Amino acid sequence: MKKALITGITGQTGSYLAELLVDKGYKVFGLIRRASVERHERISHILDKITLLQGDLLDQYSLIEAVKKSNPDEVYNLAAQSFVPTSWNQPVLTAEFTSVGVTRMLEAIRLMKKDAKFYQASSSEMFGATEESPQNERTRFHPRSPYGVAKVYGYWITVNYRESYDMFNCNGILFNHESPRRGLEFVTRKVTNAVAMIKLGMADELLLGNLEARRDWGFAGDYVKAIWLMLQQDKPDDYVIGTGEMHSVKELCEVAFSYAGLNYEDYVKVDKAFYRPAEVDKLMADSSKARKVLGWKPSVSFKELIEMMVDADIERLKNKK
Ligand code: NAP
Ligand code: G4F
Repeated sequence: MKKALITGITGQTGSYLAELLVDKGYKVFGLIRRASVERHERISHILDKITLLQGDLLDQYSLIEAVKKSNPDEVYNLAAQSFVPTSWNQPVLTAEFTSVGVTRMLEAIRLMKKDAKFYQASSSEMFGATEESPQNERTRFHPRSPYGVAKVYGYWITVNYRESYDMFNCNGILFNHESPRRGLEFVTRKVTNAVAMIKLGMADELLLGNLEARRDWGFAGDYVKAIWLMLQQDKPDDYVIGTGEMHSVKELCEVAFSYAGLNYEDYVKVDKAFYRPAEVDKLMADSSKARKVLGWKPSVSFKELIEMMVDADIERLKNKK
């Protein structure tokens, strides 16, 4: 039985990855940080099938202990401060989690289980203001937020430990992936949750920032398959994962509101408070390498994804009413 350690298991993507690995027969360990109230909503349905270990990316000893206790064949480092706007308010903490946290995790593996395969959750935010479109593994990085800068560090330290210590380290450069489990502050979920609230008479407007921003949005359940495939290859490498399609926030609103029989222009208002000090205007993936080498492709379209999220939010709020 293979053993995997997942950091960030309570997060959106970590929860889908844990499900996938449990289904594949892995013994799954999840690193969780201590909180005064437990935040296990996304993994409550598999709690009896996984083992949780307390630890924090800020605490080197706890990571060493987690690797020692789990003795993993594979380590998936998904934990991070992942919300871009927060990275301007808490740039130092973001760097501690999202940059140096990666080094701490790599050090724990190097000391305790050097042959474990390692996945780093790198991000398309690293491309930021790049001139090149679509972006692939050779595209130059130009991050536009403290989060993006922190992820560039995480990317390079992962490559550096591969080259310095011959460790099996992979970077997945993932474009935006969403689901009904996405945090409520990210734009897709903010929109689908608002549509559900408006539909059920619980709200009458939605305040958003830059409606012209464009992203390559895919389904998190598809992307964890690519993550797993990266660690099943003979050689460690880095891969871009995305759909290859780009949509604006305005289009996202059109799809979500019209699915619920509403016109977004009647409800959406622009509030400059949601604009960012430096925006990433557009991102779109060229994931031809992953398609060729990993045999991976997405199965859920943009429209299907947004409709799935609207349905889930309506269902959840109806049950709450
Ligand atoms: P998410 O929902 O925000 O989950 C983040 C996870 O990290 C949570 O489990 C959180 O635990 C944990 N965490 C945060 N700080 C920690 C610390 N100091 N020590 C231990 N755990 C900590 O993020 P996601 O959407 O699942 O994304 C997963 C990873 O992929 C992140 O690294 C993100 O930056 C990266 N990424 C995401 C996307 C995307 O579109 N979703 C795209 C590219 C890359 P708590 O539950 O305790 O807060
Ligand atoms: O949903 P977002 O907050 O995601 P963003 O900034 O692209 O970051 C996400 O994807 C990255 C991968 O590229 C991950 F690495 C990262 O961890 C995270 O998961 O914003 C998407 C776009 C932005 O251009 C933003 O300016 O939507 C625009 N937007 C417009 N109004 C808004 C809003 N974003 C948010 N969160 N809230 C708004 O009201």
